[in-house]
Amino acid sequence: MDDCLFCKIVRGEVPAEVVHTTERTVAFRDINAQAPTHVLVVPRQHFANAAELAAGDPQASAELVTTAAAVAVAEGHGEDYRLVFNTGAGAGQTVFHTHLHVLAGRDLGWPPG
Ligand code: DGP
Repeated sequence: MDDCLFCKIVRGEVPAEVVHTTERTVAFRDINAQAPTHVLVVPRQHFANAAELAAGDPQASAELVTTAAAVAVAEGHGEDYRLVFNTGAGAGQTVFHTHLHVLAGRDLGWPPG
């Protein structure tokens, strides 16, 4: 996807603070952090949302979660972190390349806003 922001980050055409990479995923810090640790884990291949990724590449879908867990451990949060997929504009999705938010490092209220 030529004009997709996260595809450009994956290709290194837009700068980002990359914290972890795997064969299928790239993890980088969110530019608008909502917690001391706020990392986005994206598949290298373009899919619009989490469901499309799960249907199109189940292995990459699973790798998003294992990458998120590795990031949480690397950032010192052990097993205390929140994973979020915003899906659809009505739910707050603004970038239509699948991304898993990893949030940690503060008390996380429930329900989320
Ligand atoms: P969402 O609202 O779920 O689609 O999340 C998109 C996130 O992407 C949002 O938290 C801010 C982040 N973001 C937007 N543009 C950039 C960027 O250019 N670089 C980085 N690192 N993050 C971005």
